[in-house]
Amino acid sequence: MQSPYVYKVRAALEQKWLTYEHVSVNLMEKSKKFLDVAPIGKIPVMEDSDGTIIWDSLNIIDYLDHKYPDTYKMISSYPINRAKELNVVAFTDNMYPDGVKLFLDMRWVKKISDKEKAQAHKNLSTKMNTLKDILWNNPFYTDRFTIADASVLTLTVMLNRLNVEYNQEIKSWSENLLQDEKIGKMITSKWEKSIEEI
Ligand SMILES: N[C@@H](CCC(=O)N[C@@H](CS)C(=O)NCC(=O)O)C(=O)O
Repeated sequence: MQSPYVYKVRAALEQKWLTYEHVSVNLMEKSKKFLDVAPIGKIPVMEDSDGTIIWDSLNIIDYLDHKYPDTYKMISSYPINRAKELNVVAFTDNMYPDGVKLFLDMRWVKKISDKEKAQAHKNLSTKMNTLKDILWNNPFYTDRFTIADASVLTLTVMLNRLNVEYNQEIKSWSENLLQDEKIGKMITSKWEKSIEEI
């Protein structure tokens, strides 16, 4: 329910006005039921109403754009915007390993040294500055809300939870965007219940 990659898929489903049911997955003890659907062993995985199963947030969003062409497009068709948006997805995905290290440390799953922790904080803050240079003063990374913005938003939510310091410009940009009712729904609320746990 709290995976940043899942948030990206929720962002797409919300913008597209597609209804969905959210199943939560126990990643600490992956069940046969989950692995039968997602042998890749990672979330998100989506099962469409016709039984199509697809995993990886980027693949799911790309699939939704093509399967439901009359809905809001999360990845632009114009090749230059598309390239820019996918660059941001790759850039933010590249920041996750440091985030995961801090997450596992915080949860006492895998402790890391203070030096490693400081390095992870530094890497993340520095990369957030690169994103600031791109996004500061622009409402969106390209000309409207896309997968690029959803990717940066999920990252800010994760960094806030990990108490990673980063520039105020992106913080404010994220806070403003998340106030939008539709965009805000990408983040699973604390009170939201999944329909099933597997
Ligand atoms: N590239 C994948 C990454 C998905 C991913 O790493 N998901 C994490 C949760 S945030 C996961 O399922 N981890 C479980 C594991 O690696 O065992 C995507 O975009 O969907």
